[in-house]
Formats: sequence, structure tokens, C-alpha cells
Amino acid sequence: MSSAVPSSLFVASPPGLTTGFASAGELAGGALLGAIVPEALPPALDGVPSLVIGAPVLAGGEWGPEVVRAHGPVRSGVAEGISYRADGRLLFGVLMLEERAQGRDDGATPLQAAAEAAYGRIFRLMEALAYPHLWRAWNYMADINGESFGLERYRQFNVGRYDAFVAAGRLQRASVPAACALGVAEGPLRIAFLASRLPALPVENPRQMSAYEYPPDYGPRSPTFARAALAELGGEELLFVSGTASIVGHLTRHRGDVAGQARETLENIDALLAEVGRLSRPWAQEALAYRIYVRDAASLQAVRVVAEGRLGAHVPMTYVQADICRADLLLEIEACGARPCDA
Ligand code: 3EB
Repeated sequence: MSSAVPSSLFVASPPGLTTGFASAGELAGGALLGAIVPEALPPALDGVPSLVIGAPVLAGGEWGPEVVRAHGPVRSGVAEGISYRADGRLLFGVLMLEERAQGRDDGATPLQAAAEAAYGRIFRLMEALAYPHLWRAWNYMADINGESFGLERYRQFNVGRYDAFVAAGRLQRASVPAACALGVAEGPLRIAFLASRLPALPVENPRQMSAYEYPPDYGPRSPTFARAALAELGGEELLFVSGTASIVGHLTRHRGDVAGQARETLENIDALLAEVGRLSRPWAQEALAYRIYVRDAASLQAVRVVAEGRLGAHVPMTYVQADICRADLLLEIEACGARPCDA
């Protein structure tokens, strides 16, 4: 079942391009701005700003972590509690915030306060280092579907994140990043981000309502993300596909049917890529690397059959167990890709 194709043979993440999954061999070579790692930090990433999701790998671990590669000399540091590295074009940072350390007396819940504080710090660092354009954010929190203070925790997170975007003047400019938001077993709020000196183009999905326009049924404040971010940088075209789920319009489809949700989600990604193709040039589904979050480890096989049936068995796909931000969603799929502009 498992396809042991070395990632160096695959065109989706050739070393040298800015984003993709990195093989173990490449990690040792260095020159990374940052990494998103599912479970445990490989020693080769020591000193590289890395977000460890805390999500068990179910399959596809041979592809290695998602990386952002550096071009030229890097500057590393810690500021605002954020470990960061920058290369003059891109800034990658990681921060972790304990919820209980964020107590406020204005009625904000600890998770809401942590989200607002985290994004406030991210935006301050971006301004201070002059990387004002947020391209991609990765958000992980414990017990995402749990309810406390009368509100689901994902919705508390959304209130804090939204308020930070408003305070930074970023919603007025409709500048929202590609993003994902997942639940993990435990630990602090964990956020990684990629920012740039140049803007990315936010892309919306014609099959889905923009998340920042979701009706209040999904919480008092909308999620602040775009369905994808498309950018050009140093002769490369980069694409970040946000966490995508079985949502059409704003409604969850195929409740309780994980294979149906997988098909609908890939249909959504198809429609999104068609939209990207309309805005630039066509992107094939096979030209991306995928991380698939599965709520219930027991449904891995059913999801794999659909995903490999649609994308082929040799596309980089890593499967991890995580909770999805609506209780009725059983999986979420995100992707990244890079290609030379003249390819
Ligand atoms: C959705 O489409 C599914 O809150 O940053 C996907 C990607 C989802 C990003 C976020 C949430 C987020 O609404 C959930």
C-alpha cells in the first residue's frame, strides 16, 4: 500500500524551490527558513524555526516535513516570543502561547486572548522587520471542538484572531492569508506564519462562501483566511492551498460519510485550482504536495482510496490525525506547491 518513491524523484517539491516537502537527505543540507513537522523534530532541524504540530502520522511519513527554503543569507532571531528566520524576501516565524498566561478582565476567554495576543505579536514583528504581507498561517490548538465559556473553542480562537486583524487594519484592506486551523491532543496554542515583502494574491473558491463572510451560525466572528494564496517570487510561482474541507457554500456536506467528504473536498480543491488557473496558468492537482488531516485514524484507508484514486499514488501526501474545526467535518486537506515561472 505505501509507496516508497524517494521525494527527490518527484517533481512536486524539487530542492531549490521555495516550498514543498523535504526528504531526510535534504534536511541535513540546511538552508531552510522554517518547517512544519507533524510529530517529532528531526535533529537536522535543530535551530530552524519549526512548528511541531503534535499530530500522529498515519501514513506518508517518508515525504518528510513541509519546508520553506531560504535563498541567500538568513537572519535568525527571537522577538515577541517568536522564533524567526528571514532571507530578505520571506519571513517565517513560530510561536507558542499558553492560554492560561493570557488572562484578561474584559470577558475574553483565555484561548481568545491567546489568539489575539499571538496575532498582535506576529503583526508587530512583521512591521518591525518590514515583511508586511502575511501569506500563510498554520494554527493548532488543543481540544478545538470543546466548549467552554458557552462557546466552542475554535470560535473563541476566531474572535481573538479577528480582533487582532481588525486592530492591525488588515480586514479593512481585505488582506487575509491562506491558513489552516486544527485540533491536537494537548499543549499551547501553536502558530507558524510566512510573510513577505511582496503581496500574495488571495484566491477564493467559487464553490465555497468566503470564510470571512460566513454567517453567524459558525460563531460570533468569522475566520480570517482566504482559500489560497498565490505569489510570484524570484522567478517562482508559489501556491498555498488553505485547509479545505467538505463545505459547499457554507454548509457541511456528507455528514458521517468520510469517503463522501474526501471526494467533496478534492472537488473543492479542483475548483480552487481552476480559479487559480484563471488568474495565472493552470496548476495540476498532481503538482502539489498535500497534508491530509483525518479526524478518526480508523478512516485512513477510506480516505486514502479516494485521495490516491484522484491524485495518484506518487503525489506527496502525508496523513496525520487531527481534529477538524467543525465537529461534523471528518477530514481537511491542505497543499503547497512551487514551480518556475517559465515552466
Ligand atoms: C472551512 O473551510 C474549514 O480558521 O484558519 C479551513 C482553513 C478551516 C482555515 C481557519 C479553517 C481555517 O471553514 C475550516
